[in-house]
Amino acid sequence: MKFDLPLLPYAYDALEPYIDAKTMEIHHTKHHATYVTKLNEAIANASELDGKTLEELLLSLDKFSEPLRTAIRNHGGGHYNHSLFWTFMGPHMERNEKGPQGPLGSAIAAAFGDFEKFKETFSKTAAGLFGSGWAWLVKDKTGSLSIIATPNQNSPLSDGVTIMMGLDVWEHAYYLKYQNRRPEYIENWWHVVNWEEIAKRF
Ligand code: MN3
Repeated sequence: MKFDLPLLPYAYDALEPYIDAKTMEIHHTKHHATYVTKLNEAIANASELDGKTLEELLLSLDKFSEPLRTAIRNHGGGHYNHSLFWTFMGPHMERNEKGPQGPLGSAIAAAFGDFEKFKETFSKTAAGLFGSGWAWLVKDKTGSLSIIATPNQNSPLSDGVTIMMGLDVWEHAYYLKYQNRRPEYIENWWHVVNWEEIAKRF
């Protein structure tokens, strides 16, 4: 079993000026690629995992002993989270500003008041996360939406919820352009959120 780095669904400069091309290139070809390489190294000798999908591995972390469990949580989570993250973004278009339409739009309004309030709460969660990690919009088994944060590369998938969208707030995601200004990165990120793709997950 071997995992591969997926291609980005757009060019490295497609999210300019909000996310710069150099950051996207390094994030994809260095950071994401390293999670894939280290995941493959970690499972190279674990033949019992043959044929398992990445989702299956992340859903059964408690079945593995150390150091395999930590390797799958960190590198498997990193691979999974980033593979999704690229699809949550796309070139800026006017329709991005309107936010999610259809059933997802209604569910967000029902859960958070309206789209602006949702953005505010999500941004606050992302900005307030101490250290490295992710902010997420997730759906639980009852179908209700919530905003959560996870440390490191821990994936919400392992907690049994369905990921709707997520934002990487590791410094490697923004430092070249925004340095220590994480809130500014978050504010700009909203311009490239691909709501059509996210709505398909709902
Ligand atoms: Mn990252």
